[in-house]
Amino acid sequence: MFNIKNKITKDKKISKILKKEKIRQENQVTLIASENYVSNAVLSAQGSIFTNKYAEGKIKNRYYAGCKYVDKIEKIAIERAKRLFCVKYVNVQPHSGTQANFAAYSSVLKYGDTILGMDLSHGGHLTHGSDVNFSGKLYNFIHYKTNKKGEIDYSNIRKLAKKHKPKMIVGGFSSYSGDCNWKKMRKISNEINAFLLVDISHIAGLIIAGLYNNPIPYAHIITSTTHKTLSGPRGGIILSNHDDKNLFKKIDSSVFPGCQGGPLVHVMLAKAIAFKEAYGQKFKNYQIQVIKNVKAMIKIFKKENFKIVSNGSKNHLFLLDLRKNNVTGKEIEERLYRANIVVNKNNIPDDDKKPSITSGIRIGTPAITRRGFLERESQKIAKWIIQIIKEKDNLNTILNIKNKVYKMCKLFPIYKNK
Ligand code: DSN
Repeated sequence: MFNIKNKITKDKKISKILKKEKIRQENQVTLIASENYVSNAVLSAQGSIFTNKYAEGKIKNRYYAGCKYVDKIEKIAIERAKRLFCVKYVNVQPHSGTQANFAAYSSVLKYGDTILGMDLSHGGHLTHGSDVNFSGKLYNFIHYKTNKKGEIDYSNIRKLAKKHKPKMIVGGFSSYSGDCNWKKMRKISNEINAFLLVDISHIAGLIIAGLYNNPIPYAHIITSTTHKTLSGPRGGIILSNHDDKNLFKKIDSSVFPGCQGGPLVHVMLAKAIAFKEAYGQKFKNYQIQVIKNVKAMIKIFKKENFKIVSNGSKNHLFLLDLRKNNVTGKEIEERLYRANIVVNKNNIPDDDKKPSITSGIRIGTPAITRRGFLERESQKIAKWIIQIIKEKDNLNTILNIKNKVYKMCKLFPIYKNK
């Protein structure tokens, strides 16, 4: 599919590991919902000479000389992102989604302020107030949960908002597969005069393609990664469509000098390339197939009476609740890995197991779809997962499936050697 140069160094020790990682990626089925494969252009951009440059500051206002071409690249990246997301403001400097959230929170809040965000086990992210993360340590996070059906419960959000009067409500998620009504979220924010920040890291690609409710018209601030459904380089962005230019200034200075030094120029270059790749029908068709593949897999799991959190999916992922199968997420993650099927264990709502064990696994289709798998392949994988869960630790089953996975992967190479 994409071209790749395997030999990038004469350092044998490193080359060997690089080669092995390529073989691993080629021969394993990646169902980690946050992973994807980048194009050759994005891959090359990250290994380009822009990696040599320091560029602290903003376009035309840098702390180092020699930024003439960096300025051009950052400008193109910003312009392309503005067009892609239909927004007035973009910052392409955040090194990651976590950095983007850190910068966004600190642009408008003071440490200790109250924020209302989604509970981690109900689908939220570590940076949405987990007590082991900066967000939970620096801010007073209150958490909303999904209801019994596994859907976002707006009346509960309103109740918590009125009670705790947060300065910010955080929407967005990393393991929630349902819908979200952003208009309602904004209405609740307005009622308590709070900022609405939506973290679209997981669903950015689907939003661009018009396949998931778009929070951009409603949120004051939008944060995202660029490497999940968006399929660009690992990195973060911050967007806004707010009228207040002062807000944009605050975000800019919160990113730099607030919480970052020099931006990763080679990654900004790769972001610019990825944004262009996300224009148009080809990208949209890819996102449509991501969703079709999720639905195809869910159909198989439902036929076999597996429990799916939220009872289905409106995006690129779903959670299997393994409690009635009497097995933990950790055990299944390990067992599947032995058959070359890569998933991550994931807590389910109000899980009684810790995050290193869990009662569920998260399954996502962005990566398999990117390498060309359609519904047929997705359903086969779902059947193999079911067999591995049901047949316990049967070595023959695992080896037999590993062989089938290998054969399927060979038909859908990710990177061609040049
Ligand atoms: N680690 C990412 C995920 O898997 O969802 C979020 O940061």
